Amino acid sequence: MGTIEPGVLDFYFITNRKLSKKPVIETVADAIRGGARIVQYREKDLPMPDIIKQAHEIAELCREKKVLLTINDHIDIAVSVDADGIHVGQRDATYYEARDAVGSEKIVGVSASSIAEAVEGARNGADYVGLGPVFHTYTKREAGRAIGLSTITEAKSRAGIPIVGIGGITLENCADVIRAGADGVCAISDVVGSDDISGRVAEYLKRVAEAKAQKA
Ligand code: 3NM
Repeated sequence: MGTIEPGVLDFYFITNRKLSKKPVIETVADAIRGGARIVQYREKDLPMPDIIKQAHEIAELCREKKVLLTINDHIDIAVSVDADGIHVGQRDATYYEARDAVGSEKIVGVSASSIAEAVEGARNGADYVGLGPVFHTYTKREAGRAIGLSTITEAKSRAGIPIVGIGGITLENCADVIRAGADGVCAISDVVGSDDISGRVAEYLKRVAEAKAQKA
């Protein structure tokens, strides 16, 4: 299993070309400047050569800045850019296909939208679970109904691996997600659409750290 140092998942930056006001590579640079220590390149509908080119650029930047990079869904691209890991959804490649392709040393993360899926991910050997949508979101329409904070709490105690809350997370509710038991949060629309991505990421990191300090 891959290595994720404590605190790395506090704020998990996921790219989103459609919601960004500038090129995706610049949003990644901004997020890193704001303190993000893990980035996921998520691109579902560009032509494959464009996705590969962009993945290489982001991989180079992340390597230079010593920030972890995961690739959403595209296992072959994760391998070819030597990313730190891969993230698979319930409808993407399976956990086992991903693990076989990247090997035991890399990070494999899975999406879950229920306690059962989170537990299954953990049992299979996932390094973390992205669990959501915690709240209602317009960003991923097929994500389904909000699972709520109690699902985070229950999944954390039953799955026993790092949980990243995702879906409808904002600066206002991120501390609640951490207090409910999540190890980190991901917010897409609240961050990539902002005019000050780095400032926003820094503010998330501050609020997450404060919420963790309260829990300790
Ligand atoms: N996955 P926003 S929700 C990419 O529930 C993604 O698995 C989700 O965007 C899940 O922060 C989601 O703008 C979109 O709500 C999250």
